Amino acid sequence: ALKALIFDVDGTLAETERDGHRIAFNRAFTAAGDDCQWSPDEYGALLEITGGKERLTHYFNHLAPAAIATRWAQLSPAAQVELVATLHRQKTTYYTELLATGAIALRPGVLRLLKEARAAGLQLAIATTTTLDNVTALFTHAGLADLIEWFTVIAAGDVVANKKPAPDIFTFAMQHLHCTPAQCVVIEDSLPGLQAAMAAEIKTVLITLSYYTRNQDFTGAALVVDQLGEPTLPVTIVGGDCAD
Ligand code: XBP
Ligand code: MG
Repeated sequence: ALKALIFDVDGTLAETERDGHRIAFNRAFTAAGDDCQWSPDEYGALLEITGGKERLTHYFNHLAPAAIATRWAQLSPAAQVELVATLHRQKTTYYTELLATGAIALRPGVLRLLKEARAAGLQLAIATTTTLDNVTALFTHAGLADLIEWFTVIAAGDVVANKKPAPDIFTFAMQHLHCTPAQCVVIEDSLPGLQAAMAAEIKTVLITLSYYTRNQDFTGAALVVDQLGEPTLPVTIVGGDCAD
């Protein structure tokens, strides 16, 4: 029988990437004096690399403008790791500051789903690539600070060595839930997330709402839905031409 729901965060609980994480990365570049900014399109391609530190490292290794790439290549491996860690810490600060402005709400239906699952006696878990700080800030600044305590386990960021699409974060969550894959369902929004859940052999519900990932190929998902039960109402333009 079903015993637990395991939720992804970015893109699943809220639309966090383009106007959240991306902006925070760009602020961290500016603060560090790095002359680069990620455009929405460029950031979309970079999402293929999950995890902020991994994404930064990939960028410096393969995509950065020549001046930055040259400086990066001259650093020792240890100095590269340190630079990425510093930038990423800074980025997390900017991201949580951005959340503190109330810029990002939970998706419609998330709170109801969590309440209903809890009332039905299911355990709740989070399995995310991002940091615990970011998850806490998302709930707190959505006015739901207590939500964090509803989860049996918050598996976040660097608690495992290999990020999604590796199964590790889901395996970690299941260990803490004391559940088998057959007793869990994962809620995800992206291909790396689906691949990770499939590798952990957990049935996955895919929500196709995220700006960057909604058109990915979700073959293998148990269910693909475009809402959590609260359809986005069509916008009525008063006095306007609503032909389409
Ligand atoms: C989300 C990610 C993360 C965020 C930021 O993937 O890929 O890297 O962009 O994370 P998922 P950081 O939704 O599949 O967990 O806090 O590491 O920058
Ligand atoms: Mg996601």
